[in-house]
Amino acid sequence: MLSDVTTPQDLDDRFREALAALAAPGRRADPAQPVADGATLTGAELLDLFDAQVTSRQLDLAGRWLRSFGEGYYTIGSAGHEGNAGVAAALRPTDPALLHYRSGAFYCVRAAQVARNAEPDTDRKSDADPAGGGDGRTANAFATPPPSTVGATGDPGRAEGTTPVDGDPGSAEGTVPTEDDVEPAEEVEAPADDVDPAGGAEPAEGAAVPGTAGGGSVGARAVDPGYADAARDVLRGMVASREEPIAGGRHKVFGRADLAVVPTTSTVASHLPRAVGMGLAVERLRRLETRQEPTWPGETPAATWAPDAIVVCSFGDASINHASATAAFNTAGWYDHTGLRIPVLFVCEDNGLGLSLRSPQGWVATALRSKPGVRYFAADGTDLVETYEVAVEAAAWVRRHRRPAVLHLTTVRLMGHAGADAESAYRSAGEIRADLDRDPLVATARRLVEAGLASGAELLDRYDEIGWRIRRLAEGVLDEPKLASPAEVVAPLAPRRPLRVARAVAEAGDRAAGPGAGARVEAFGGKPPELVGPLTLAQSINAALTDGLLDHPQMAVFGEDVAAKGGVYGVTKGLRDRFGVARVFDTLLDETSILGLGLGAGLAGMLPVPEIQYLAYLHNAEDQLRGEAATMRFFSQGALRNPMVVRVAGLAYQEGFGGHFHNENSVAVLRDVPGLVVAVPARPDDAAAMLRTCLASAAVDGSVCVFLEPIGLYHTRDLYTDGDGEWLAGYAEPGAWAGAHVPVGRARVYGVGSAEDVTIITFGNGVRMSLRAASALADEGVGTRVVDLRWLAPLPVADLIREATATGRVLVVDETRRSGGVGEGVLAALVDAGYVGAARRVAAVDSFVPLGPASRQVLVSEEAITQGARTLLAR
Ligand SMILES: Cc1ncc(C[n+]2csc(CCOP(=O)(O)OP(=O)(O)O)c2C)c(N)n1
Repeated sequence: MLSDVTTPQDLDDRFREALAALAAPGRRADPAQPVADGATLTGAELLDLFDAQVTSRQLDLAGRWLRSFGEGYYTIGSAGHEGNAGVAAALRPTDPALLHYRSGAFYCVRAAQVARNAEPDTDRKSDADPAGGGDGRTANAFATPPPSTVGATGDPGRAEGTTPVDGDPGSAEGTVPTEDDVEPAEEVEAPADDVDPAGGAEPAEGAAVPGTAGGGSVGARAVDPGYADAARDVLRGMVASREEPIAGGRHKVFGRADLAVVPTTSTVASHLPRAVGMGLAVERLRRLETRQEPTWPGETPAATWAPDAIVVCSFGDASINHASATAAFNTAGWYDHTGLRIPVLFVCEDNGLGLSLRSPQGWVATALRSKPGVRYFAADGTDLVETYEVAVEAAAWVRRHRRPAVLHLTTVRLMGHAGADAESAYRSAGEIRADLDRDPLVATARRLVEAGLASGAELLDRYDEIGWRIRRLAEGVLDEPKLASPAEVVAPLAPRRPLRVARAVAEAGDRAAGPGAGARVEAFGGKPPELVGPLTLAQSINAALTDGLLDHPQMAVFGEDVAAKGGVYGVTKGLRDRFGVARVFDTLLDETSILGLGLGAGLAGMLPVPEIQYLAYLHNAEDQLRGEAATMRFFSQGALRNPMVVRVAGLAYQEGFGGHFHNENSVAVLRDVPGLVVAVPARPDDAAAMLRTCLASAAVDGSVCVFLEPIGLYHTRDLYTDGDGEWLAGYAEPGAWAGAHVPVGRARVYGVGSAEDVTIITFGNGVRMSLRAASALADEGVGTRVVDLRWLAPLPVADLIREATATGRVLVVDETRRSGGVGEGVLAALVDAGYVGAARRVAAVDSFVPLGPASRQVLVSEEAITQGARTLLAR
C-alpha cells in the first residue's frame, strides 16, 4: 500500500502492478520497424532503451538498499527522469556531456554506446560473466539470461534509415557579427544529415541507439553489457570505492573520460558556464589549424572531440534560476547574437521541484523560451519515444547550425529528493501519487506492449533479471578498497613536476632563440623586449604574454576590455593586433562566464589566460575557480584537467584611484583552495619569469594558477628616489630564461645592510615598501633581509623558515587584512616548523579600502614597517 512518501518498496510494487495490468499484445511486431507511425526509433531500439531505464531504476533501488545497512553514501536517484535515456541515444558517444545527478539512464546509454564501439563484435553480448566481478569493463554481468528467458541471440537488428531529417530547415542562418573583434560568423560546412563529416566513424543523429542485441522478442535479447559497465561505475560511486572510474571514491558523480562524460560538482548549475566554454572551444579548435597541436610541444593534445561535436549539459528546473545558469544562457545567447558559434545543447530535466520548492506553474517554459539566442525544444520526458524524437531534432539543429539550444523535458521525481527526504512535509499524497502515475518506466512498458514488442510479464522478467544482477554487482563492489590515507586522497589534486616545468621553460627559451626567433622579432615589431631597455611591471607582463602566445599555439588571452583597448592598464596592449581575434578577444561583462570560458577551453586542450579586471570582481565568480577549476583533477583522478592562468589585477595603493573596488586587498578566498597556485609578482623581472612558470605549469601539470598583479606597481619606475629607475628591470633574452627560471613556491631574498638583524617577510606592494623601510633602517645601522614570498600558494615555506631563523626576528608585512590575511599563514608556517624567535605582524586594518587619503588610515605604510622593526629589535 502506498504511504505518503514513496519508498523503494512502493515504487517497485507500483511498477509490478502496472505491468501486470497491461494486456497481452495482440500481435507481435517486427522489432526492426519503427515503433510508431512517424517515429524513427525502432522497436529493437526502444527495447534496448527500456533496459537502460530499468538499469537506472534498479541502481536507485540498490542505492537505498546499500544505505539501509550503512554501506552506501548516496541516495539521490534518477527515478522519474529515465526519459533522458532518449537524449543520450540521440547524441553521439563522443559528444562531451556534463550531467545532472538525475541523468542516470543517459549515463547507462552512453556507456553502452562506447562499449559497443570499442568492441564491435556483437557476439560479446552473450559472453557470460556470471561472477560479474573484476573491473569487467567489457565483461557482461547482465549476459546470462535466466532460464525462463533464454533465447537465441540473433542479428542485432540495428535499424537502417533512422537518420532524421534536420529539424529546422527554415531557421535563421548565422547572424552577422556586431562586434569587430569576434570571429566572423561562419556556417559550419553543413553535412547532409546522414553523412558523417568526420569521416564516417560516427553515426549521425538518431542512429546511435545502443545495444540492440537480439532482434526477436524481449526475452531473446541479451541486455547490453555496457549497462553492466555503467551500473558497476555508479555502484562504485555509491559505496565510495577506490575503483570508481572517475573520482576514485572522492565524489559520487556520473563521469568517465572514455565516455566523454565530464564530472560535475554538486553545486547546481555551476557546470553550465563550463559547458558554454567547451562549446566555444570546440568551435575555435575546429577553425584553428593548430587543433591537433599539443598545449606544449611534446605533450599529448587534450582535445579529442570531433570537429563537429556538440556539448550537452543537463540540470534540474530549479537550477535554471541560479546565477551560474542565467550567466551561461546569457553568454551563449550573447555570443550567438554576435555571430560566434557555440554548439551547446542545454537539457532541463523539469520535475517541477527543487528539493521542496515548486517551480511556479509555467515558469520554466516561459523562462527557457525567452532566452535570447537559445532555441527552445520541448518534450514530455516521461515519454521515451517523444523524448528521443525531439532530442534527435534538437541535437541535429545544434550540430548543423553550431548554435545553442535548450531541450525542456518535463519529468517527475519519484522517491523524493533523496533517501532522507520526507516529501509529505511539503507535498500532498495526491500529488505524490500523480507523479507515480507518470512513471516513465511504466510509460515505456506500455508503449512496448501496445506496439506488440513485449508482454508485461516479459518486461517484468527483464526488470527482475536486471535488478538481480545489479544486486550482485552491488555485493561485488562492497568489499572494494576505500581511499585509506590522506596522501591517497590528495594524490591527484595538483601534481607538481618542477623539473619538467623548468625544462619546459628552458625549451621555450631554446625555441624562441632558435626556430622561433624570426617570428618573435616580427611579433615584437622588429625589436624584442630584451633590446628595449628596462621595463615596468606592466610592460614586462605584456612582453611575457607575447612570448607565451608565440610559443603556445593553443594559448588564448581574453577578458573584459583586453583586446581592442589593451586592458584598463594597458597590460595587454597590442596583443590582439599581433595575434588576431581568435586568440586575444574581449568577452562580455561577466566574470562567471569569463572563467567558464577558461574552464571549457582548458578542458578542450587550449591554454586559457583569462583576465579578471579587478580582484574585487573575482569574488562574485569565485566558485568557478574553487568549485570547478580546482576540483577537476581531484574528481577525475587527473584524467581530465583544466589548465588555466587567471590574470587578476588587484591589491591597493593605486595613485589617485581610490576606493575599495579598485583597491581590493583580500586574497583569503584563494588561499585555502586546495591545489591552486597563487602568484604575486612584485618586480618586472620576476613577473616575466613567474608568468612563464605559470604557463609551463599549466601546460605540463594542468595547474590552475592565479597570477595576481599589483596594480599599484604596474607603472612604478623608481624605488628610493625619483628618477632612480630601480623598480624597472631588463627583460631576459630567451637564452637566459632557463637561468632566470622561478620555480613555483620559491621566494626571493634581498639583503640590505648586514642583513643580520631582522627578516621582513612580505609580498606585492609590501616588497617595495619594505625595501624602502630597510634602507631607512640601514641608516640606523640595522641590517635587514627582505623576503618576497612571490607565491602565496603554495607558500615558500622552506625559504621563509630559513630566512627567519637566520636573524631570529621576523616582521611579517602583510598588505592584506589582519583577519584572514596572508600573514596568518606565514606565522602559522613558522609555528608549524618550530620557529622559536621573535615575530611581529604589520597588516591592513579589517576594513574595506576607503576613498582618497582615508585609505592611508587602513593600509600598511612604510612608517608602520619601520616602527614594527624597531619594536622587534627593542625586545
Ligand atoms: C548552488 C547550490 N545551492 C544549493 C544546493 C542544495 N541543493 C541540492 S539539489 C537542490 C535542488 C535542485 O533542484 P533542481 O535543479 O530542480 O533539480 P532536481 O533535484 O529537482 O532534479 C538544492 C537546493 C546545491 N547543491 N547547490
